[in-house]
Amino acid sequence: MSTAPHEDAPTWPAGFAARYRAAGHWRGETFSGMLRERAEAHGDRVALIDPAPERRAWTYRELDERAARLAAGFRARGIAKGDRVVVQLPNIAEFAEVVFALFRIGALPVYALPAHRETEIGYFCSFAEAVAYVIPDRHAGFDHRALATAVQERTPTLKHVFVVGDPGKHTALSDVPCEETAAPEDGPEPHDLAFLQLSGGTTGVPKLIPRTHDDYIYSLRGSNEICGVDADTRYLVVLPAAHNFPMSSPGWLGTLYAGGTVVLCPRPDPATAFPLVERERVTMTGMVPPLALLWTEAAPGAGQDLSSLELVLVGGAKYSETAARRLEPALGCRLMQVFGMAEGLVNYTRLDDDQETVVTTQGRPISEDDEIRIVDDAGHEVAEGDFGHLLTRGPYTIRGYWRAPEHNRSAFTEDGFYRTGDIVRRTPGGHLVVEGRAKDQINRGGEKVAPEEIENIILAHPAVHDVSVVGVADAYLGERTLAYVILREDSGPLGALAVKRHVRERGVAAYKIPDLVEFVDVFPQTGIGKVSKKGLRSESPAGPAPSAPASP
Ligand code: OOB
Repeated sequence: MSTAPHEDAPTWPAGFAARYRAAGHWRGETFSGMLRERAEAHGDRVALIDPAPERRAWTYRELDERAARLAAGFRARGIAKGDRVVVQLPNIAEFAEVVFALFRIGALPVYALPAHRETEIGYFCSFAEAVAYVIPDRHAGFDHRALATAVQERTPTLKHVFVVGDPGKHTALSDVPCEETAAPEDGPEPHDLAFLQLSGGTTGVPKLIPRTHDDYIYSLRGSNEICGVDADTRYLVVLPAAHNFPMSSPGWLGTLYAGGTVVLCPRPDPATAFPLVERERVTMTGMVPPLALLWTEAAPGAGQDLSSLELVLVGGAKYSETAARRLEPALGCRLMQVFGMAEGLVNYTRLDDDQETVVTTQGRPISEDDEIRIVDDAGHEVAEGDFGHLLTRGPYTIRGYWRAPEHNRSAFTEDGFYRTGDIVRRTPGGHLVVEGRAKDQINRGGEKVAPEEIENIILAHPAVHDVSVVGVADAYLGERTLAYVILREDSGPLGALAVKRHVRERGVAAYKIPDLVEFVDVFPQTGIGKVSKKGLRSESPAGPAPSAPASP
């Protein structure tokens, strides 16, 4: 028997749910309840600062009232509990307003990234049968309204497009709120789904990750305790707010949970972020390794006062030991490594870990109830200290993707462990070290690319006979993408730029466009006749990418 938060996704068996409740992990909280409580306890404290184009600071009371009015407006437009709403907003205050409004109704935000384009958005809207899509008018030079129109034309469920800014032919978000703010009677229960997060993905299309109020709030509480987040924390959101890392590790939701202040950063570069750190007295932030490298290099000569910074979390991709050693002296703050995944499990080094542990490991799990298994290709536990496939199960790790029963059979073990696809080893102190990856995914500086998705797009080019997309080592990003292309015999010449243009024109996020394209006559073959990506990797000009043993 299960506690069934939603019929569309497997959930924790009743015995586990009871255990997690008894242990005090799941405390019966919801996101809307949490915001309401904070607004009642300290309504005048600043919850959110959005610096651009002119500085806006919303108190907890204001954020709660705005979310309540917007929720009422959404409901008046027919958005109901369980409905899916694709939210694609940059780091602006409306992001929090919209998602807390949806939480209040029990409608599920589907967190798209600002970089996503028509292919991804069209897929999220149709697969999730979304009833609404929330966008900025323009962002980073791109007009989201035209994309919304195109997606709406082919998505029958998509009744509403809400726009922050000039709505064009759609609806202005600012026209939605109602004065009637009574909470809906059928609001969400703590064990209900709160939202759908996106998986990095190893297949042709990203999977949706169903997270409940109870489980996600537990991960916030656990992260806050480990990172020392409290009401005095001022957390800068430099990565896209929709990503799991800046959202919950401990991120902006963790900061709001603690009654602290969230500062939204419109762009992550030092020229934008450092003045904000100085002006808003930012104490904490989180970023991917390439950005940490940029900050480390820029800080010493930047001329800004970064002395308010106490802690920088770095994760999302492997952070080199050399780079890790340089961060603390350059930024004058503590470093914490974080190895997490939107599916659940998050590991942190600890504030009281010694320096060697902080720079050489990716941390240990949040919870004593996070179960970790490190197994060989046959699924047997390896000897302590050896590396193997990381499997995990616990109070905030999902038991299955949303509406993906077939994929779930291979992505999870029969007894509910998630196969992370990561190759790790455990140190005697219990910390994990990420040694590589078994999944077919490229980690481009923290941005995850599923080769299959890009291969499918390139294959659609009439001149292309076959293609294999692989990761190649890169000093800055960790990995870059390389597409090996075999042309049709009868096709004319095709340049690398034409291949890249083809991918761009299919409307995908720019970070998925191959960095390099090479034309070859044959791929290396394995014994079973499949394209050997491992062979391709070791042949690639920039040297081999991280290890890629076979899946268990
Ligand atoms: C975070 O989440 P996702 O879902 O974008 O990606 C998860 C995957 C992991 O399975 C692993 O392959 C990789 O990203 N990863 C790391 C890492 N942190 C994540 N690989 C090596 N070293 C690390 N420190 O990326 C994410 C979610 C929450 C917090 C932090 C990162």
